[in-house]
Amino acid sequence: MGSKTVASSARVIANYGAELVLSTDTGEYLTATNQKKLGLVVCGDLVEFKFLAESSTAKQTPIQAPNLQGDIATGHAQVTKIEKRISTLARTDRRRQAKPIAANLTQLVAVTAPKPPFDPLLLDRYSVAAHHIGVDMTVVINKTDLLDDQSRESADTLEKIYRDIGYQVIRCSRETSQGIEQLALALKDQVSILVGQSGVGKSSLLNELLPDIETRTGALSKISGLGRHTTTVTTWFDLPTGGAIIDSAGVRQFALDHLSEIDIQAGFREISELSMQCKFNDCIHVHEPECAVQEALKQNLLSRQRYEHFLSMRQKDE
Ligand SMILES: Nc1nc2c(ncn2[C@@H]2O[C@H](COP(=O)(O)OP(=O)(O)OP(=O)(O)O)[C@@H](O)[C@H]2O)c(=O)[nH]1
Ligand SMILES: [Mg+2]
Ligand SMILES: [Zn+2]
Repeated sequence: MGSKTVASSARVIANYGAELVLSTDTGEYLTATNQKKLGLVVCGDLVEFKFLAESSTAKQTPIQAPNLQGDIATGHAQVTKIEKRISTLARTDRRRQAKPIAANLTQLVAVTAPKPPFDPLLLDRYSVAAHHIGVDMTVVINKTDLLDDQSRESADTLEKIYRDIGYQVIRCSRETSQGIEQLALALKDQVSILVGQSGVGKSSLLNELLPDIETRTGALSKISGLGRHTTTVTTWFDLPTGGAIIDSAGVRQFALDHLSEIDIQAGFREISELSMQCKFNDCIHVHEPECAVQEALKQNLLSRQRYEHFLSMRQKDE
């Protein structure tokens, strides 16, 4: 296969940090090294590449491709260009800079569950991020089989808060299969990323949605030569119904310090809307007279929890 010509355009379907897996437009899988000089390449990126070598020593054997049937040989490539992204999900890194996580998304699917306990602040952070990058957000309340009296009340409250401001909320459980069909519908023809705390069941949901996922992830770890339990991995899966879904490693927090106060207010869509009725243009909705946000709070038309998260995010206190 030495003289084989290889397409020069590909999708990044796995990001192990330093190592990438590319899926070329002729259906081949290649590894590449993430070189910082282009800017970080992330899962979902469309890239141009230069073919460097047929399979490196660790990656000799033909493998089953993750998204296609058949044996496909791998090779090594160098990414030469990142195509313009339609959206980039990013978080703030330790140096207070935006660090991209995934690209070309149309939807965030924020997953939460009674175990580990619900984290409404994290959900609100995702809602701000989604707004900022111009994509939809769907909330999944997962592991509903584990709800008890207390957590059921929290789930009901969460659902109401998000429904009231216009987000779709889907209750799911791998144990009872609740919500899986509804989730599949919400994912159709979208490029979604599953985000949330570690252990809320993101990968388990993927297992329900994609029956052949074991083969696919097994193939990916063979292509990359890296284990399938690498915590930093972000992985793209084409959906049989159209669209794709990206699984990402769980997070403890999701810093958005690279966003301005204006970005944060815009991301709280109900607060942003109310603020147009405040008397002062520069109202910060704390002690100002004739503030529509404080008025809505008094009348229970605005969730106090969302308001408090808005204030805390605006102060950038982690
Ligand atoms: N009871 C119950 N347990 C579940 C459900 N879904 C997943 N789990 C369990 O929750 C644990 C975590 O599931 P994962 O799917 O690995 O969670 P994750 O969100 O992918 O976690 P990270 O990859 O660390 O971010 C596993 O032990 C699953 O068996 C569910 O619907 N009900
Ligand atoms: Mg997972
Ligand atoms: Zn105000």
